[in-house]
This record gives sequence, structure tokens and C-alpha cells, in this order.
Amino acid sequence: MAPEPVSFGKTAGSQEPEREERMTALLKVPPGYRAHDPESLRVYLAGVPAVAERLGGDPAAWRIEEVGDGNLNLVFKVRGPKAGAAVKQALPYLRLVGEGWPLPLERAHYEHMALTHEARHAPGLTPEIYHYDATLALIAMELLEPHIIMRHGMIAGTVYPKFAEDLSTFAARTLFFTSDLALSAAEKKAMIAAFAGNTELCKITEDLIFTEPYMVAERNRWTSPFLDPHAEAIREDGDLKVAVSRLKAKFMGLAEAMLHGDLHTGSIMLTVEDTRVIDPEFAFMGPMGFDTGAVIANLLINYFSQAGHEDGPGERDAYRRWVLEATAGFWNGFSAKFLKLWEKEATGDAYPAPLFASPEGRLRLAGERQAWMLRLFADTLGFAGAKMVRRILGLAHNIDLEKIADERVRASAEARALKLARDMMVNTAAYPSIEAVTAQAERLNAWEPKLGG
Ligand code: SR1
Ligand code: MG
Repeated sequence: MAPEPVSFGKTAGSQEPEREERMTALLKVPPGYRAHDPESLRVYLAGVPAVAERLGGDPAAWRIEEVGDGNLNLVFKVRGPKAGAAVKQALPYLRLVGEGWPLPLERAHYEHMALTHEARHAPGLTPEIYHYDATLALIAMELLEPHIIMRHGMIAGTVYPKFAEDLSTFAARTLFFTSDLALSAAEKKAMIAAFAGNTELCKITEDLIFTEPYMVAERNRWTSPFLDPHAEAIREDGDLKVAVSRLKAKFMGLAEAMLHGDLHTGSIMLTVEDTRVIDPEFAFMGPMGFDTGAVIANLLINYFSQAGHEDGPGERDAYRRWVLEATAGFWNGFSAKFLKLWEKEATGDAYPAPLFASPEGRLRLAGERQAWMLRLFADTLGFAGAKMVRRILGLAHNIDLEKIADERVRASAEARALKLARDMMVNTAAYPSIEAVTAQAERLNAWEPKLGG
């Protein structure tokens, strides 16, 4: 008999009455907070010189529209005669679900802090911040135009020649410079303290990525009935449950570097010439492989989804090749850049230089760097697998797959992605390089999975 579905807030170990109290408290907003609409935002921004002067002209003539299509927040585009601005405001609840899922406004504080660190370490790869208001949980920033969300571009089959170069730079620099390889022990601990309160957003990840897809849970959904046998196989896979639990423990316990925390292709806005990473509200000090894995997971999901976006069989083959090249280019670029930073800019307290000053010591350190990168690659593949599974069996899906109207085609793409994801999580050592992953993706893309229904 199938076990009872577990509903929101009741995942193993949580105390329901305490959680209820916490949820009610979260819905209370501080004095001075209000969720803006275009007209109230106009009045507010008119009183913020850092924004009003950029927009220029009479505030009454500014064009303001709410355009948020993400899961969490309000997003406004504001256009004046001189320039535009994007304004993001947190709601005291999850936009996707409504007041039934309260979420702390403080996520805007963590996002603002992460954006500030990212801009310092990876200049030119994030939107410029114009203004932050902690009470309103509101950030006004550069309006990125004509950039689009990368996921949309990839569904349309657009090649982004600078993506792998830019994203690998972003990941290498933000992760390296917020790690013990670059920071003193005191600086690192201060960062851990600064991000430690982003617990509710981490809890979303802990539940939605590392727990619920592997059990019967109310919030799960998948392409039923076609994908039923594959969803069931995942729920009954003991090796996979061990693998995902190890990853969850690492996510919860390994404060290796400041993570973006949600580095999927919906958090990247770009053109063919310019790449920006947005939306780091899930930022915290965690395992580096969670960010690098997120990038790879979302590229691989898009790769498998192409069958649902091409006009005829094979029509998107060149694009598929580019997606896999970008996947390999991202990891190989990241790895080379991270290692170079470690060689040239290791100002942190880890791996003390005096211990490795001799010729033999230098050789030992070079070997240790390679070993570190192999461990990080294994983490990356594990987290990538977990991120693929959650987008197919958990609550929040990717439009790369969701937009495929033919449910059989969608379920086949999803089954292929699940098979690779499971293998990356359980048989990680079988993938010594990113090319081994992309080669397996190509093989699986030709596999015809058995569907339910
Ligand atoms: C309920 S929030 C669902 C997802 O949206 C965000 O983009 C994160 O990926 C989160 O897990
Ligand atoms: Mg987001």
C-alpha cells in the first residue's frame, strides 16, 4: 500500500505546532512595509534621488509595469525618459502559492548582500544596484535590456557564444574569493554568521530538492501517467536515497563558500554579447558544487528537452551540440580559472604557504589542488543530478520541459534526464570528466524509455 502523502511543513523531524507559530509570525510584516503596485511604486521612487535622477523627467510620465513571472517576488520594470530600472520586492509569502506559504522578507537582505559580494568578485556579471530599502524588502537595479532569461532563449534555440566563458568566470571568482582559500579564518566566519539567518530559503531547498522527490509528498507532481514507472522507481531506490541524503548533509553542513544558491538558467539574463547573473536570494555559505551543479543540471535538462522544441527530428541537432559544448565549456573553464586563482591569489588561511614552500611541498600542493578539483567535480555531478530530479518529480518544474505539449514526448525527455541524473548521483565515479557526462547524455538521448499509461 502506498504511504500517506506528507504535506507541507511535515517533513521528517519538524514540529508542526512550532512551525505553525513560525509561519504566522513570518506573515506579519514590519511597520512601514507595503507590497507596492505600479502607482504606489511611482510615488515611492519619486522620493529616491538615486533612482529618480537616473529615470529622469516627470515621475507622472514614467511607465511602470509589474512583470514578475518567478516563483517568489514582485518585479517591476520602470522606464523614464533618460533610462530604466528594475525593481524587485519580496512579498511576505511565496508568490507561486500565496499566503499559505509564508516566506521571510529578509530574503531581500540576503539577496542584496550576495549581489554586493558578487559584484565585487565578478565585476560586470551582475546587475548594478541603484538602491536598497530593507523595510520594504526592495532592491532597485539596472534594467537589463535587451537581455532575456536564458531559459527562454534556450527553448527558442539561441546560441550564446559568451555564456560558458562568463558563467565559468562568475562561478570561479565568487566561489574562490568567498572560500578559506582567499579569506582569513575570521573573515570566513563573519560571512558564515552574516548568511546564517537565511534558513527558510535553505529549508525550501532541503525539502524540495533533497527530500520530497524521493518519497510520496503532496507537493510532488510529474507527467502522469506516462512517467509513473520512473517516479516510482526513484521512490524505491535505496542507493539513490543514500546518495541524495549524503548530498543533503553536505548542503546543510559544508560552509565552503558563498553560494548564489539558485544558479539555474532562470537566474541568468543575457544577450549574445553580455551575461548577467540575477536573483541570489537563496545565497548562503554552502558547498561549492551546489552552484556549479545547478548550472550543469539546467543545461542538461534543456538538452533533453530539445526533442519537444524542434520542428522535425534532428532539426535541433546543431543546437544540442552547442548545449553540450557549453556544458563542457562551463565546467572546464570553471576548473581552469579556479585552479589559476588558487595558484595566484591564495590569500586565505587554508593550505598555509610555509607548509608548501619547498620544491617537494610545491609538488604536493599542485597534487592537492587536482585532488580538490576531482572532489568538487564529484560534488558537482551529485548536486546536478539532484537538481534534475527535483525539476521533474518535485514541486517546481522547468519550462524547458513543461512547455512540451505532447506529454509522451515530454515524459520520454524526462525519463532520459532522470536516468542520467540517477547515474550521476549513484555512480559518480563512472564520470571522470565532463566529457564523460556529455557523451552519456548523447547516448541516453537515443534511448527509448518505457512509459506508463
Ligand atoms: C517554492 S520555490 C521553488 C523554487 O523556485 C526557486 O527558483 C528555487 O529554485 C526554489 O526551489
Ligand atoms: Mg529566482
